[in-house]
Amino acid sequence: MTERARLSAPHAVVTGVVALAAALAAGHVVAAFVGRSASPYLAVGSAVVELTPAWLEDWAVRTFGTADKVVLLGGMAVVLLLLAVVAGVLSRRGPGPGTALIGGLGVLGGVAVFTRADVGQLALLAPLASLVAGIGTFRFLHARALRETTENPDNPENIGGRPAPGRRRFLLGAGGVAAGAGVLGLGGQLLGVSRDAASSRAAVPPLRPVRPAPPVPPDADFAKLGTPTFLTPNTDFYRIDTALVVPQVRADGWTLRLHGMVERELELSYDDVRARRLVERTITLCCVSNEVGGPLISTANFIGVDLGELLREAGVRPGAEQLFSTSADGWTCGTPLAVVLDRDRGALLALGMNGEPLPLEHGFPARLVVPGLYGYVSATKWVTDLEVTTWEARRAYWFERDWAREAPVKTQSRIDRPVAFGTLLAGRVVAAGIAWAQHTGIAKVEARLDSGPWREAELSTVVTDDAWRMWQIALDVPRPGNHRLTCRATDRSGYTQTPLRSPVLPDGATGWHEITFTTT
Ligand SMILES: Nc1nc2c(c(=O)[nH]1)N[C@H]1C(S)=C(S)[C@@H](COP(=O)(O)O)O[C@H]1N2
Ligand SMILES: [Mo]
Repeated sequence: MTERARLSAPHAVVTGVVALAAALAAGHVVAAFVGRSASPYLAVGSAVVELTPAWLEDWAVRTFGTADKVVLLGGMAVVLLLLAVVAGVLSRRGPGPGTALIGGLGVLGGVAVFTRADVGQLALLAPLASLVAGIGTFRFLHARALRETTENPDNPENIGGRPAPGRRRFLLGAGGVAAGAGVLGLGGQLLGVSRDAASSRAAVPPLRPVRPAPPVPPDADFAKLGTPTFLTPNTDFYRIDTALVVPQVRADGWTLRLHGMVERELELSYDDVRARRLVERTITLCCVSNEVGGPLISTANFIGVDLGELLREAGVRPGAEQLFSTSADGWTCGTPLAVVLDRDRGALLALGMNGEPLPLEHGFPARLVVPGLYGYVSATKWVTDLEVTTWEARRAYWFERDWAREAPVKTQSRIDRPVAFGTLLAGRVVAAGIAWAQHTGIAKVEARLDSGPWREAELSTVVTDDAWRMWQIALDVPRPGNHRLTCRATDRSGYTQTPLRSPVLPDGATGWHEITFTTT
């Protein structure tokens, strides 16, 4: 009786890891044809994002900021690598356990793809390709490794020893598959990109608003003193969404369906929207997850059609309360219908941003923007469906995850200069920052040094009540040492920011922004 052959540990590990690489590459390349988010790896990542509870997502945004997606995908890669090693090591006596583990991962990928909203049935081909490539590679390499072990019984545990014909065959096989996976993965990436929405965006003719936004006066910001510029360049505009890869939606195939509690359903193509009366509006957008003093706020000139007008054209039926919007990647958003229909509000179905078609990451080909509401209840990017409905009938993505159903922007202000924890010379110090109360307007900003009196800051020229305003104030800081600076805004309704600190969950942070700095 001979003892059953056993793979060496390095053989086992290489077998598991190369099989995983083959599985991921095969899925990725098929996904290039059937829809990028069918890539099983990305689909599992998206599923993790969707299953993340509000407190954890809040923590992730606070800890990693906009890098949270990279952290998630990187973390998944590490977990997968470990599982591949485990699959190999468990299979030293026979390929069964590793086959089962890799098969299990394949099924998990399949379920994740199956539950994606933004891919068709063909998308299942991608995880299927992963499954076949993963198991096939695993069994193929396992057999080669086993043969090598039996042909070279003196040295079964040591891959670094004298090369035997079997070993060469295993290494050739593993190397070949790994190289093939690399080429396939890269090819999938390039193929996917060439079919991307970028070329569609580049082909959009200039968007010419009938009514352009008013020009921005030179004193609309105090950028020289350290505030942001009044308009945020598109590349600097903050970005928040649940999409692990930017949804690739081409303008040519895109349609927007408007239905639900309306007299007439509408279905509009990109050219239909573009041919309507385009207006341009200056709007400051901000995120409910923005902490006091945080960066998740930006301003742009959005070009689009009036959303309220579009709804009136469809004829809203009595009893409707909510505009429920859905994006190409299945994210959903609920906006109070009364706000959208308010003729004075200026809600937009936007196609353009700062003179260009929307950048892909900001919602190309079309998105919603509603002045005065946090983004998660108003600003659907890659929008494809508008349903007029009730609050009862439909529950939006973040509402289902503990955030408030309605979320008007809270009046806020932020200190940009001096920089928190910075050091500067005692004497005259110019403080500056921003304040916002979209659709209400900022009336006053005050600043307080240490426990001194509140003093009124100078405000930048108003452009619109739908956008932020900048403030600046010259302070006398005679005493070297540590200092505290606080600011608070009063809006045009007469409301002054409360000092009470409340967290961003469920409907936006409150409290005064306060920084400390040192003078010498
Ligand atoms: N499709 C889609 N649209 C979305 C989101 C999303 O996750 N998916 N996030 C919303 C949130 S929370 C905010 S704050 C704004 C941010 O828009 P921006 O990335 O263009 O700044 O988009 C909104 N629109
Ligand atoms: Mo947000």
